[in-house]
Amino acid sequence: MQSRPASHDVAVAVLAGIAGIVGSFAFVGRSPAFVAAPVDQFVVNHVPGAIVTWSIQQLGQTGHLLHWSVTVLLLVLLFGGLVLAGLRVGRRRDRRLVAALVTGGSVAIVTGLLTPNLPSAVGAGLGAGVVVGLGGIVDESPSTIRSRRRVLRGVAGVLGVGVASAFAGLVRSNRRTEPLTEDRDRIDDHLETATERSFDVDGLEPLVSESFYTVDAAPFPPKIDRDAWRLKVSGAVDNRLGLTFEDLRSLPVEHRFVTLRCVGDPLDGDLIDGALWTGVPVSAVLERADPHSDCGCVMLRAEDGYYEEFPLAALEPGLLAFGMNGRTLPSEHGAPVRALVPGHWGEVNVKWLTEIDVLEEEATGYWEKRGWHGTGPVNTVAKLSTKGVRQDGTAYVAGHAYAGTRGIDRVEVSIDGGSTWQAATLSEPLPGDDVWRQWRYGFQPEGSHEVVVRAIDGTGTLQPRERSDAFPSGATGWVRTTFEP
Ligand SMILES: Nc1nc2c(c(=O)[nH]1)N[C@H]1C(S)=C(S)[C@@H](COP(=O)(O)O)O[C@H]1N2
Ligand SMILES: [Mo]
Repeated sequence: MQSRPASHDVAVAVLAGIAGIVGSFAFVGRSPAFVAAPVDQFVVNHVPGAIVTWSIQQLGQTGHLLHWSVTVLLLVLLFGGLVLAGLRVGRRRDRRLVAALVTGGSVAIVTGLLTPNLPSAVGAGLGAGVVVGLGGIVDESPSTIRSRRRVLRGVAGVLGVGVASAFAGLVRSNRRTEPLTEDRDRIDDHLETATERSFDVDGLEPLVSESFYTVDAAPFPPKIDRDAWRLKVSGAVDNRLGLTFEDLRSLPVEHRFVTLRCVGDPLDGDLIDGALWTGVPVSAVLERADPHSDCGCVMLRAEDGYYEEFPLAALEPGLLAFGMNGRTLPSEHGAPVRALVPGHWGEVNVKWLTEIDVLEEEATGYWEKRGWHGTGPVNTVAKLSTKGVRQDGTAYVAGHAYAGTRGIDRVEVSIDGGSTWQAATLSEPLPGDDVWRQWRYGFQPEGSHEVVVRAIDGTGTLQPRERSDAFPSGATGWVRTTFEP
């Protein structure tokens, strides 16, 4: 038996462990097949829910760093242990290649057991094996110099594998979308309309967002094979359905502008975006299924284990979208099919949709189990996203306003802290009944100004002035900013 592993071996083990993780990522990207996915799931399941919710509420997406670092640590320990064993076997044979093979093989097998996914296992095994091959086994009487050189080679190996893998993995994660070919003219007309109606103001996103936010409950969103995908319609229906993607596409198709906002979006946050979606009206599917629910409620379920419950009446005017901005729905937005529920918080717009389960009695959705109240209609909001001074000395403020299906009637701006109000200019509305609008306001600055913005929705209701946090029912209040000359 050998005693404690040399520090050189430990260094190689850590590096090879990291290379194993990175190698798996290179082959499968950010997907459930990534070796970190099941480990992270394990960690999340074993960290008390209160801590996860607390850290996400306090730190936003950064809150995920907490369980994420535990995951990486666990994996490095696990792989590192296999590397140390591999090094020991190799040293007995006095062969670096043997060490590399034993390490690579065992890392691959363990990864395969965890995921189970062949490319992921091969990637992890290659990553760890290559680093051991470069940096493993020091001669019987290791001179410090040599051993350092080996570690340096290991570091170089990890960096090399790392850069290449991160690149490969990212390419894989953003698996490409294709342009929609059917109905192309109508799609292009819509997109052109959105461009024409968007203000040309510095720092203001157009009505069709250039980058659309994402919020995922699972750290590794699923990648679904469109041909194997089925949409079940189950529960309290006369006809249960199991629709293929082709079944769905054969139904009448619509293009709709729809805005999404996350209930977790703070007043000055940017978890709100607009897009043109292509899909099939939910009603076309429900008609065939013939629901008869006692609670008038429905549960949508998804491939990532996500589920949300809300009124069936809210789903009926919805869209089952398979296209976004004239292309196939991107994986991160729910490919192949997601639900769009008019005027409701983002969370019920279930991505990677697999089941419409018509319920007999009320149930509790994923976020509601975690204390949120996000299944209802959105709050009215006016965002102030950009301000500045033009060449001619006039000042401007601009942003978006959104009130779901109530629509936006007016946005008002005060430049004196709320004493007097003027109407802002609104962008021409886009077709659709769940679309945001842009607003802008120009003024002659005199010293500093306390700018306040508020919206009036389509029913004539002024949005509440009092500010509240996003948790649990969505942020409210008037936005303000100080304008310094
Ligand atoms: N299957 C599934 N659907 C989901 C989610 C999810 O985690 N899983 N997140 C929801 C939340 S909280 C929001 S705000 C929206 C965000 O949609 P986007 O990521 O396309 O912007 O998707 C909703 N649909
Ligand atoms: Mo959300």
